[in-house]
Amino acid sequence: MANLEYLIAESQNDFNACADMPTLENAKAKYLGKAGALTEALKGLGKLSSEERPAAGAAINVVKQAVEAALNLRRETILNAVQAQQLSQESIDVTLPARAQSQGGLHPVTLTLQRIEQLFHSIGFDVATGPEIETDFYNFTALNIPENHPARAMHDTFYVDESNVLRTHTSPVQIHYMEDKAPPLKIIAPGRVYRVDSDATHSPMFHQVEGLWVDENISFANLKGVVQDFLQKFFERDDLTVRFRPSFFPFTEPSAEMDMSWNGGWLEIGGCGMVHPEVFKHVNIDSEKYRGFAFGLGVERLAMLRYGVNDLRHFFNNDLRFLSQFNK
Ligand code: 2U9
Repeated sequence: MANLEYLIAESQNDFNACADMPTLENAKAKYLGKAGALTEALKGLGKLSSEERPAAGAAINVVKQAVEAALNLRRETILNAVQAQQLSQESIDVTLPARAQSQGGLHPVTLTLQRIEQLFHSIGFDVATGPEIETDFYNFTALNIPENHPARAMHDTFYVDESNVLRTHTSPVQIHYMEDKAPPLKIIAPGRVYRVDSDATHSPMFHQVEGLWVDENISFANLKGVVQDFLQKFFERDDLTVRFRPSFFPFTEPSAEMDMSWNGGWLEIGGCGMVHPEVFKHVNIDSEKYRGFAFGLGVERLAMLRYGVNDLRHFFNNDLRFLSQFNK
């Protein structure tokens, strides 16, 4: 039995050589496992006489306890080391500077719409809005674009079903408005519109602002004054002028395209005209008593000119390198 004592020193050596828990649990088997040296020694007790057995049993237990103590000590050392390593890896340096918060901003088209609304509001226009899905009647028929009229194809319409469309212009907003209210009316209708069209200068969704002023003595001269005043303020250029070129729209008569002076030349900026009597008829406004002018401007176009953006698609790509430039 005395020669079992060498196991204490041997197990200490073995255990201390273990760097992690799995290795240590393996090393334990040699001494305390089912076929371990101490387990075998305890089994051997049965072969001893009853006089020898108590002393031998006590001696084995002393060694066993010492080996278990060595094992526990090593376990603790290893666990402490593992924990220390974990703590050092997971530590946070609370003195580091905080990561900067990036702040969002309004989209350039939104900024442009706000500017447009504010400028028209300052000269007495109310802002009217309406649904983006419209019936055939409000988008076309009421605007003197009857069924099978080529203008319906011209508008490259997205159909929701047989009788509902994504509005191709904000004009239906003015139809609703004239149905609900009696003249004098002085509104702008800004908002999203949709057309089947997509390239460098066309997007299937874009924004328009349309204006409508209906009263007893409204003339083309009023239209020119309002549009020129707006554009001068919008572009902050007192010398800006507008000119009109004859054109055709089913909902206005006469109709014209509007150009503005720009860098020594002319730039097309929208369309306009006097509200067609047929349109007034659809909303029960007496065209003998009232007249109105209407105009339409592309919002992205105004934004591109104001901010010097050269490709319409920048507005819709949602690239933060582009968008963050307007976050001022
Ligand atoms: C009613 C009656 C008449 C609105 C008008 C235009 C001419 C026009 C374009 C400008 C650029 C559309 O976004 S764009 O491509 N618009 O040329 N819009 S007259 O006329 C109306 C509107 C409502 C009741």
